[in-house]
Amino acid sequence: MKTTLIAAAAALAIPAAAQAHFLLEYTTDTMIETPGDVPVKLIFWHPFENGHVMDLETPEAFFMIHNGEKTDLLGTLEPVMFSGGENEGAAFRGTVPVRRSGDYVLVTVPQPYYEESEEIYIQQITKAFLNRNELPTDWDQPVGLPTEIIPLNKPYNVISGGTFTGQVVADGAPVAGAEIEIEYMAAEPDMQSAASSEPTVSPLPGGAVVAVSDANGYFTFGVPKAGYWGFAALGSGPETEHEGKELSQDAVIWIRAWDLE
Ligand SMILES: [Cu+2]
Repeated sequence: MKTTLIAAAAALAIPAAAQAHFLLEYTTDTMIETPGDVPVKLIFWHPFENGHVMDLETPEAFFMIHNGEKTDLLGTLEPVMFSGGENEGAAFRGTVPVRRSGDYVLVTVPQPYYEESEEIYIQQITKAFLNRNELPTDWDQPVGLPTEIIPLNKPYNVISGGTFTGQVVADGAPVAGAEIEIEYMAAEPDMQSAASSEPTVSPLPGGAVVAVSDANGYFTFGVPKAGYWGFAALGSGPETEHEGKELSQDAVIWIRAWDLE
């Protein structure tokens, strides 16, 4: 019995490290028709394989940019639990006040998370995008984060079968040769419950899908399927150490692709 448990724990630990982890800023839609408070869930998870959920602590910052103005949303966060296919972990539910037309860039700066299996800290500085009334206002502008991916395609209505191009920057300067892990949100969180929905696809063999940024920090990915796609530039940020250990300060961006119908 004991051996089985240890073996099971070891088997679980391997995919958690081998598969890509992503901080989600999940909303059920990216185009917001009705003005009001849009619910958002912050979850630190392996969404391609509906895998391990990591406990998320209260972020250092959670805010939105609309018409160039920053609004602090940290006060909207309340702790919730989230159940993935393997386990349950601590997550947050917040709200985004969408009123006027335009873009709403959601930004989360989490506290560094200690990944025991790799003995490193991970801090995924994450951006996601909402829009109301098709008025573009902010999506193509850098937020000015320590590291971020600047989209060159409008991130809330990418065409499935088209491409997405981004530029990895750190302190405003391009990051060449950054390793970018790419993941499909195969199971979307359910907003009404603590659970994830059933996965619609499985990750492909061969491990994480990876692109590398060019000399000017750019990368392009052909988007094969409608839904949410995440891009994580690993260790692209300027901070490399936290509490005496290695820190991977990553830039994460979420885009939403749609089928042409
Ligand atoms: Cu992981």
